Amino acid sequence: MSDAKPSLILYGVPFSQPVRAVLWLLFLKRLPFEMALINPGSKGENGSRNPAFLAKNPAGTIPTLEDRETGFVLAEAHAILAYLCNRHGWTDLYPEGPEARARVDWYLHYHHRNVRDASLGLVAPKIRKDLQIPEAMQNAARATVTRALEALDTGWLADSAFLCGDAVTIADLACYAELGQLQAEFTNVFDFTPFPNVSAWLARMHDVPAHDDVHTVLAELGGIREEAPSTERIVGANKRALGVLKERLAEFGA
Ligand SMILES: N[C@@H](CCC(=O)N[C@@H](CS)C(=O)NCC(=O)O)C(=O)O
Repeated sequence: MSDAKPSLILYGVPFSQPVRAVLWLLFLKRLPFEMALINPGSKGENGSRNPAFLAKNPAGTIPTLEDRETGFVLAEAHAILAYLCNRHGWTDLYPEGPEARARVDWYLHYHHRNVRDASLGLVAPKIRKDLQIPEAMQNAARATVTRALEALDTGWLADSAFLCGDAVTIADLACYAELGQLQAEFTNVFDFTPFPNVSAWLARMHDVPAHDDVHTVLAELGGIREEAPSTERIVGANKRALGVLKERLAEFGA
């Protein structure tokens, strides 16, 4: 292990869906980084709405990435995924060629306000009571994600093992960060039985290296269908996830 701090800093928490997508890519590629804990929505010292953080990312969202050597800062999970692949030449996960790459981008753009609504409709109402998400908004989000699942099941995943062909890309990492969390082994808030192609894809994604490490926080948290988890449960799950993160980073030489 080197004494020097890794150049990359990832701001976020392991429970955040878009942070998990970035974490998965970094774990897959074993790229050293430092995780700086930022509490989403908080104006406190380590909060995403604190002026110090807003100076880095005016939108006040995690994930945000910073390269301490160059001062380069980037937010938006999908921009970060694409940037890291471009920066390191990871063409296995972000294929070269205008059409192949555009197919990945297609999904990454589609994800917002479609698949992403899984968190708004199914997870956040239980975990972030403080947000007081109106019932009508939750219902609209659930309808949106159901429509998105139909599109995935009959379109993207009808004839291919992964979203953009027969190999995993960053589109799959982004999509699974949202849909994967809903599975019975994690929050258990959605029944995927009506979507056989999506179900088969979810199963396939379990075999992608680092799946279990990245999802420690969800495995520890367990089901939330019947009742919202206590603060202690959430804190405990985050602690366990951070423990695993520390172990892995030590292995990568960070
Ligand atoms: N479009 C953004 C969404 C990021 C996002 O929603 N992050 C949440 C945590 S999961 C957040 O930072 N919320 C804090 C806030 O909006 O104040 C991305 O994909 O990176």
